[in-house]
Amino acid sequence: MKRRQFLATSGLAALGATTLGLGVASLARKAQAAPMAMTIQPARYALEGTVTEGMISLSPDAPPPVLRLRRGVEFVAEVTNQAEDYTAMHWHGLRIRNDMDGVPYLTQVPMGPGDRYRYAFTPMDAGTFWYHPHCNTMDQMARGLTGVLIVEDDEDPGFDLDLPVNLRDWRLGDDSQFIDLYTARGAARAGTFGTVMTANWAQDPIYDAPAGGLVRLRLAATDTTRVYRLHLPGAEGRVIALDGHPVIDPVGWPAPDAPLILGPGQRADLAIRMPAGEGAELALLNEQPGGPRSLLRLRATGEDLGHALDDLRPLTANALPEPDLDNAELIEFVFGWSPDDAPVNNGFCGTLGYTFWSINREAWPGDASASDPLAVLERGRTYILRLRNESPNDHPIHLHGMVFKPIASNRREVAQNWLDTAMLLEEETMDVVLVADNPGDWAFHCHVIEHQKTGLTGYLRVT
Ligand SMILES: [Cu+2]
Repeated sequence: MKRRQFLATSGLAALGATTLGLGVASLARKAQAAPMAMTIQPARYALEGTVTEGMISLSPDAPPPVLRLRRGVEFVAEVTNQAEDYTAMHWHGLRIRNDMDGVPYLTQVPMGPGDRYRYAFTPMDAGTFWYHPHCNTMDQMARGLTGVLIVEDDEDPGFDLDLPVNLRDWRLGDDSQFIDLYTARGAARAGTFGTVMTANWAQDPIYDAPAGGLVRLRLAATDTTRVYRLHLPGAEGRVIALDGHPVIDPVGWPAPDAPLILGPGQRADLAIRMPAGEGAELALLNEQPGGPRSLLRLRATGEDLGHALDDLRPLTANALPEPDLDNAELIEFVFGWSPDDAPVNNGFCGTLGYTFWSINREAWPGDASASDPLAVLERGRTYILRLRNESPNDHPIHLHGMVFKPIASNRREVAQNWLDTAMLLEEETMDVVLVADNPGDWAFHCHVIEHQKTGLTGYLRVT
């Protein structure tokens, strides 16, 4: 047995002993010192040479901060709404209590202007996650309200630099001001693309990293539309986590002809060894029409640290439920166009004014409407969700509150890693397996927000 494998296995055993022997409550060792005040508010910021007005963030003039939480330590946020419209905050990928999930009407009443909501939860999993509003989602996300959330590892894996990267676009005109955030043409197809691509609200930023050092790049695709196809020419590295969870089924290092596909909502943690020579640069490229485009660069600085990828300790294992495939129940979902007579979403949480998409041929009628769950799952049971995309567009299908593992696809070999968002390519049918271990009503929707808001939404109930 190789040393890495041994450490990974023993780490898991130790974790199992903690959770099983002492109970989950014991994981909540201590609470943070004071609740975090988060105020959703108007903002302005220079994404280009000219300041963009009409943005939404958590401060008047800066991106939403990277939140760093501790596993097993309660996080409390007092979220105040100083925006003009209703809102609610969702913690994407975190397996937490249903009433803290931030989905309007399903788990909470949306917050009107001036309202405050107290979110309190204890993260079970270490990894890279993110947060965004789930009410007026199209408008507020497009205007800036998407932030990275990190749950720290119990033990330091040994990186020399930990770099969260919030990847997203903006729909700006020549004057750097917002243009239409969504379009009927886009909503009915792949979504409406931004005009300015950024990493951490900067265009192709350069980050210094120690020469010969180890960098953890925490990529979070928080754009409302874009499916990224990423690679780093000449870089030595490994994909170590997807959607927050350590990779268990190895994923190849991305290349131009086999890039890392990261759809809206998804995350990937990359371990990268910096070149030894001072001044050498690595670029994170996105393959896109018109040729590859650099999203950010890493520049080697200082004397060669001489570190190697094999020096890294394995990431903290998360205690995820083991599926019982022999006794799994199959549930089928089809994602496609909406029927002609489908109603238009018209709740307090924003409408685009049209409906195009559906799950199982039914369009989500609106945030405030009482709809039946798409399926009722029995707590503790294993289910195979058959996700069938009958459209020519890609759909990143996201499930709240639980994680699943792809096990089969009609189009490609799938890596069997834990995810909260499945990137469903055009005409693809993918089977994912999950254990329904978290009670509540869990939103289940496409993370191309124009698709979500025009019908491709529903929820699963776990009882
Ligand atoms: Cu979609």
